Amino acid sequence: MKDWKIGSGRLFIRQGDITTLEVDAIVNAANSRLAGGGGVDGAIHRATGAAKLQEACQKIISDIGSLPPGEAAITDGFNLPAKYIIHTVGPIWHGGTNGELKLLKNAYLNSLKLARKNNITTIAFPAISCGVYGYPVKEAACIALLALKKGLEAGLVEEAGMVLHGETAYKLWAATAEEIL
Ligand code: AR6
Repeated sequence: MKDWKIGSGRLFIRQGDITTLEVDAIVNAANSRLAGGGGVDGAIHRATGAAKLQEACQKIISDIGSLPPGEAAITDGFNLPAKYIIHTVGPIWHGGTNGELKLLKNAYLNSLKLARKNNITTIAFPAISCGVYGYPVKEAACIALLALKKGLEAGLVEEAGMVLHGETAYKLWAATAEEIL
């Protein structure tokens, strides 16, 4: 694990399974229907026991219709060590000319703003859009880390960080953080 002091807060990068983290909130890389899926979304649904989380997600969708890319919604953490799950939808990579950068940045910033609204002070993110949605990882890491830095500088949370699945991803994100933070 590596960390950086940002403002009065802390930005961390670690390797592991986000479902095991003891933080106020973990973030889910969801889809617009909050319907569950593979990747980290599947892992989070399995770790919560699925049924209660599915019910909470369906309630949100019946209220708002769908969760657009870049937006965020919150549910209980149910059986997880984390108290809450913040669901956000990253952009699908279409080559970078469809507003992907802004949508990815918004996914991080809107998650941090929703955290603030719910008095969440510690939050962990997966590499949103870096799996099935195909975002180039180095570019995504720059956008994500700068968004977390901005949120910490604004005092939205006290601790925010990334949990990377696998050593290759961890090393790339840690090296990117060394370059830009
Ligand atoms: N802990 C931390 N990171 C993980 C874990 C885990 N347990 N499992 C996977 N990752 P993806 P996306 C990493 O595909 O690209 C779903 O089906 C993984 O290695 O989960 O935003 C949704 O329902 C990768 O780096 O999310 C959507 O339909 C990162 O998490 C769609 O996939 C994100 O990969 C969202 O695609």
